[in-house]
Amino acid sequence: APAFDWEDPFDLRSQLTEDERLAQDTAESYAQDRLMPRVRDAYRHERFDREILAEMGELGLLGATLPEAYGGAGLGYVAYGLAAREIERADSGYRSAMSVQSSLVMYPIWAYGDEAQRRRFLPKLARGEAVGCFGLTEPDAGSDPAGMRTRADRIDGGYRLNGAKTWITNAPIADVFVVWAKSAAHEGRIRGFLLEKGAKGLSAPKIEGKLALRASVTGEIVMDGVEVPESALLPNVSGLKGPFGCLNRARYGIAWGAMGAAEFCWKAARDYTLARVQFGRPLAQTQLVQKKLADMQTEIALGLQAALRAGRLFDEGRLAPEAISLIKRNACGKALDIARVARDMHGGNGISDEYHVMRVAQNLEAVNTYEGAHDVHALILGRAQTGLQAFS
Ligand code: TGC
Ligand code: FAD
Repeated sequence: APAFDWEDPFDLRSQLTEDERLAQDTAESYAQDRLMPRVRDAYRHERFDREILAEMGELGLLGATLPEAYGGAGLGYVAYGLAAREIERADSGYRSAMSVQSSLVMYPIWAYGDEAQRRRFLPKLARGEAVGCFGLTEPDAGSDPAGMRTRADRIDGGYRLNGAKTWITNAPIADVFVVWAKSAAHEGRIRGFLLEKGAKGLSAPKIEGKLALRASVTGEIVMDGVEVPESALLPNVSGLKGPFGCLNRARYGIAWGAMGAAEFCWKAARDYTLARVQFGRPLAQTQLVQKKLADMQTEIALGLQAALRAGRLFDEGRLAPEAISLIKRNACGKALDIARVARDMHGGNGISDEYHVMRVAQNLEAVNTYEGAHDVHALILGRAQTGLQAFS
């Protein structure tokens, strides 16, 4: 009978192209050699090391799917997903930094910007010399971004923005802010604007005291009459499909990334229970532990195959947003369950940051919420199959 590879039951690796394997291997060595050694302290002290973006830029991990002419690597979405999986195996916050810069900042500039905006911003974002952030969520508009209050008013030669965004990854260290606002000059439609650090009336205070994603920096964006020229408007998109076009890409990456986090927990639980002896035998030699390991292996193998299929469809231009909701929701929910169980299997040691599993579980609480909460994606899927919207 064919041999069973317990680590890769469906031989995912053989379904990848050489370029894809290379992208995965590059991200894997970087994550294991450079990110893992610093994550414990970063998490303990709630610190994001800005250098990480420059390092990722050097390896071609930022805006990897964009054309090389703009600093991208011209890779496909499977390669992007594999990189997210490897980076998130180290920490979800590091994957956050990569996916915000790539999918939520560089992608809209490339897809909705004009040539001058692309030339001006993309190369330095790709090198990680400039840090970007994406402002959609507001204090009173999270799952329902259509309820946003931030507005842009027409002034001579440009726009004046007023409003506040919250829970924005990388805002406190950002140089470039992609902000979504209702534009009075465009019949109140949602439009994207590029704001730059240092603009009068723009501030980005840090949100302190997070109990998840502590190795990622999160903040608000406060716009108190920020004036920008006409050239700050992203000219080629209008309405919620603008931010959602970016979110499709980031959510897809999270489906891979969350599986990377889950794989870390699964393997940690296996190693720990093989080594830990209680009642005269390894914990891994008990039926309950083996069932848990089998459940983890099954969900991860299925989740990765689904992500791979989604990536192939993405590269063919055939991936529907609802299918992205399905894999984002499934991967986050399953990864969170796996991380919680892995934490339990480590006993008392499981609450120590030396063993990492609780950090991963805490991170996944946030990953399950951002980019569309778990239940919100259920409502998207419910609407798709019943034709009835149950949001409001
Ligand atoms: P709805 O009526 O469904 O749609 C409004 C317009 O948007 C279009 N659209 C999409 N277009 C492309 N892709 C998608 N996924 C799309 N979803 C909707 C739609 O076609 C329509 O276009 P048009 O031209 O007809 O106007 O909108 P709704 O207001 O009923 O929306 C409901 C809902 C729940 C689906 C949506 O609002 C939602 O997904 N809420 C979740 C919000 C969310 O995901 N926020 C994420 C903020 S960013 C973030 O979390 C970054 S974390 C980053 C990190 O650190 O990694
Ligand atoms: P709410 O919308 O208030 O939801 C609260 C709960 O109610 C959830 O469980 C939700 O599932 C549920 N719920 C909502 N509506 C319904 C309904 N109709 N029926 C049933 N249940 C419902 N946003 C950005 O724009 N940019 C960023 O970079 C960014 N980074 C983030 C980083 C972190 C660490 C976090 C935690 C969040 C970030 N967010 C960002 C915001 C994130 O996208 C929102 O937190 C998320 O969309 C949920 O919105 P909310 O927090 O307002 O929760």
